[in-house]
Amino acid sequence: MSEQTTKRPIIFSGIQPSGSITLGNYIGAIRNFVLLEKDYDCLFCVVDLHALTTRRIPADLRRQTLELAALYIACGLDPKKNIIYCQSHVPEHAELAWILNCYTYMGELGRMTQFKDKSARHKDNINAGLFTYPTLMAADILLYQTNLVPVGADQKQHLELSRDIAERFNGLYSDTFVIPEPYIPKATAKVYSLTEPERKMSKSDAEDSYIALLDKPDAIRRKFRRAVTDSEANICFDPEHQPGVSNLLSILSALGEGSVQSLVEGFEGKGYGELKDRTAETVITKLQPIQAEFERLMKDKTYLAQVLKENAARAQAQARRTLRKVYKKVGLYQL
Ligand code: ATP
Ligand code: LTN
Repeated sequence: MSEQTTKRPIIFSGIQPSGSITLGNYIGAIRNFVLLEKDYDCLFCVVDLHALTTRRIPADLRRQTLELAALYIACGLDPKKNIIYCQSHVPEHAELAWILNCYTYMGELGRMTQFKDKSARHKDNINAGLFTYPTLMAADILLYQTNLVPVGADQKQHLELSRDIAERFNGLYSDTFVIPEPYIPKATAKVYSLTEPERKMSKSDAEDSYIALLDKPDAIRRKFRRAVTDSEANICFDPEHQPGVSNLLSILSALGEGSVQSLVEGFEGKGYGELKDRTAETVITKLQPIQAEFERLMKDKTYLAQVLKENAARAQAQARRTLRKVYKKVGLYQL
């Protein structure tokens, strides 16, 4: 966070280390984060405690946690200007989450669509953590007196619940938390699955449906070549009737290849093969410097560990202040 004396609005966002970070996460989230460091004090968290709500192989979780931290940096987030850290390194998240659980109703949590979706998909593991996931997310946000939270549309309901909890607490005990606002960056593009283009690209789906930021050029070419298009054989931007083709055009446009309209004009009379190849090559070129920087960072685990340690300490100093205030207000006896 900046050392400037004028107070800048605070931004908090988190991504779960729950798989390989995708082109969707990059275009919809991380890439926009990079634009924020200039005007805001930002915290970008690897929310590893949230990732425990689904069953994980411990070694995978450990590796993906470090990889996500490295990817944040490789994508251009400066760990000196932003606080990049790991949720479990700042125990105040879990501590505040417990308190907030006592100010959140079962009915509210039961209405969360993510809980309903995930419990329907993982019937064998409907754990209490999955149910209280949103109170941990509220704790993440409220600990830092966050003003703005950049989230995708899927997270809006959780953010509204965070606001309700904060307002309830402030109403009972006087102003304690800043009420956070959702922040939807202007250029938010939604990237769709390559195999089922009516669904969003998601890191927990089958591997052929997404491009991982760390995919090798050959894998990227292969996945785009197999991407589902349609039988219309002309290149139009029509997400309803030609979702696959439209998705490729959106990706190209999001990666700086011009407006969708100019792309459609440029592809007039050309086939889907050409569109797929151009998209693959553009993505490969765009990801190349990120991958190179990622490789470099992963070779220096001492540096990464040092960054995470220093940033967790910076985050904790702020988190402690809010938590102390909360403990005092609810009446916990403090030494
Ligand atoms: P999971 O499949 O594990 O639920 P996910 O790929 O949907 O993961 P999240 O960790 O839930 O990703 O989201 C991280 C950030 O990336 C969020 O801000 C979310 O809005 C954004 N995001 C995720 N998928 C896409 C997508 N396909 N297009 C644009 N933005 C996305
Ligand atoms: N629930 C979010 C990840 C997340 C988050 C947060 C996002 C956890 N805590 C705080 C913004 C602010 C997700 O699944 N994308």
